[in-house]
Amino acid sequence: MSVRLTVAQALVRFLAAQHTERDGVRQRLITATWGIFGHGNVAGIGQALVEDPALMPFHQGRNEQAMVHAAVGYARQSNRLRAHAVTTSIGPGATNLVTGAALATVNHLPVLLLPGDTFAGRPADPVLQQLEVPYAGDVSVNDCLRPVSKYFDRVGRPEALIPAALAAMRVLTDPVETGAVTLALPQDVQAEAYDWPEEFLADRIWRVRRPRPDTAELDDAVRAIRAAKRPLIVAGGGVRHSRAEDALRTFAERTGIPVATTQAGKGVLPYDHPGETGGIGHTGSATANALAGTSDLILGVGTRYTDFTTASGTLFPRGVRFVNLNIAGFDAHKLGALPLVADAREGLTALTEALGGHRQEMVQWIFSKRDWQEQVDAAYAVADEDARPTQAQVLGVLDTLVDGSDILINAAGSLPGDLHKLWRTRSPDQYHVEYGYSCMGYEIPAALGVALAAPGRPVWALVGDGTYLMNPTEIVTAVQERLPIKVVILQNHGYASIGGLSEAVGAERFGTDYRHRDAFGGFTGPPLPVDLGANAASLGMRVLRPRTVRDLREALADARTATVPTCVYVETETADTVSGPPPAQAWWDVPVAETSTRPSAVKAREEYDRHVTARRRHL
Ligand SMILES: Cc1ncc(C[n+]2csc(CCOP(=O)(O)OP(=O)(O)O)c2C)c(N)n1
Repeated sequence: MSVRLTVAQALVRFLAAQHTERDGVRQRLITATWGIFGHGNVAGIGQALVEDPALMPFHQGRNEQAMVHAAVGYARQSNRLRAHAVTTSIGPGATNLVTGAALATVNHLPVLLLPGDTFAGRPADPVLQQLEVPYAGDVSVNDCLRPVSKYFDRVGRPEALIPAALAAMRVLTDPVETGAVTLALPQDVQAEAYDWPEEFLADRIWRVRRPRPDTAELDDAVRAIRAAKRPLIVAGGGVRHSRAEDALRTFAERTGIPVATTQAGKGVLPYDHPGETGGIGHTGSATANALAGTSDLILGVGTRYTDFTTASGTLFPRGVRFVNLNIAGFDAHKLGALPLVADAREGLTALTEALGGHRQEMVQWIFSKRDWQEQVDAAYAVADEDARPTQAQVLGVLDTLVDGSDILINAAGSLPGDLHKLWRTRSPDQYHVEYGYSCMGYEIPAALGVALAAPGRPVWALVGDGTYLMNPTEIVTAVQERLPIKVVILQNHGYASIGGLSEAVGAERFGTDYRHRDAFGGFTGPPLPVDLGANAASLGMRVLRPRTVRDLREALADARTATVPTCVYVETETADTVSGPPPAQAWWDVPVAETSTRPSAVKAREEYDRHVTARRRHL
């Protein structure tokens, strides 16, 4: 039997029938579609969505990149077992997806992209918004999405949808491969009818596998762990994707091996668990970094080892061994490790069993952890309730208000560093910092996706003023959907993070402050008279404007229980070295000008050359 439908109608029917299953739990895979319509998708996908509205919930976005961020937030909050699709028109609507797609792929988070494409039949080249490539008739702007997609297909004929859609689902639900998946849909093909076999449209289940370790690899790992005197676990985002928090806790408690976390892994143990030593690397804690610097074995679990984690190759001592438990062979082999290719939960459980009660009596880190918590307290401390808060004090006030149900979202600026160092994470999914792509503008749209995945929980998008200006438009969508997200804007008139980095590398804060142009052409004049609170209000948000720490306590408490989207707009005081968070406890490699006429750069380069000598290659 077959059913006659357009390609777009068949695709919507197909997507509504796909499910994931893991640990015996079955869920619908594509639970909604985000969209912005133009001539490239309105008559195809647009018509299909309205043909049977009950099949596929629809969210109206304002910016294509932001729609991908929302979908990514949803997928991460759903442990990659549910995802959203994003439909766009052709041309600019499609290319606006590129940044979001890269973010999804870098972070291994599933999102289905459905950009319209120029006519497959090419009856009237060029159509509106078509890029003409004189030497290649089959190229369209959508080819920009190839390098940032884990699967890319162009559905040039109706029946080609069948293999393309099945391949797309395979990649979306594959825990190693997943990321952005793109099905480019030429606008003429979207509207073409075809007789679809019923089996194509029937319910289908994609099992999300949990591969167990190979016995030889497990033996090697066990031998290495038994031989180690000072092992340390580095837990990354893979622990969360696998929901391996309990397995990690059991492993750490049985073996006595301490746990340090990357940005993506933070929260896998609550901050007050005795085995938790804090963040690792450039934005890490003194406790974790001291352990890392003297360890003889690193057990990496679900980590990609970015330069922030390894302090650009300077954190771990010469001669250290790595055992990498990772579902991806690619990551498991990094840093010359003994690979243990497996699902994080299965791998940790197998290791716990195979170690058979082996326990490592380590030098205790309890005092170092206490010292670090005192530094956090100092950064949070408020001497004057009637003064403007520092950024750390804003986090400190929030710390007094939240419980394990709150979710904090951030991606770029000085906040990821402050949060990684300071934040006391209470529950495994509280800390939602996107630091794989660290994309300014992720936070607000991602909050929508998280709120859709976790209804009823307080969802906070924490943003600097620079980040807010990059991508505030999805506030309108939050208002439309009545999603009571909380947006906290920390106004410091420019890029505190890159400004500080700029000074450290001899670039003298050039182009990083939001100030009027001065008589000499620079931007050292007074701060710009922007009012981002008014901006958020103009987009439909309720806005609170605390000026002092005292007001802030009230405003954040109010926002937390608010039932409408609420913005807390606060000017922050620039922290000095005493009141601010602890400085970086490890290096980050940002190359400095080798030659310069300016003393600041010459000095920065001398400092840089000293650090470079500490770089190591772990083979
Ligand atoms: C899309 C994007 N463009 C540029 C950058 C580089 N970048 C990282 S942080 C930052 C400044 C962030 O400013 P703001 O949000 O005001 O936070 P603050 O640094 O003041 O804490 C920039 C430009 C980025 N991460 N993402």
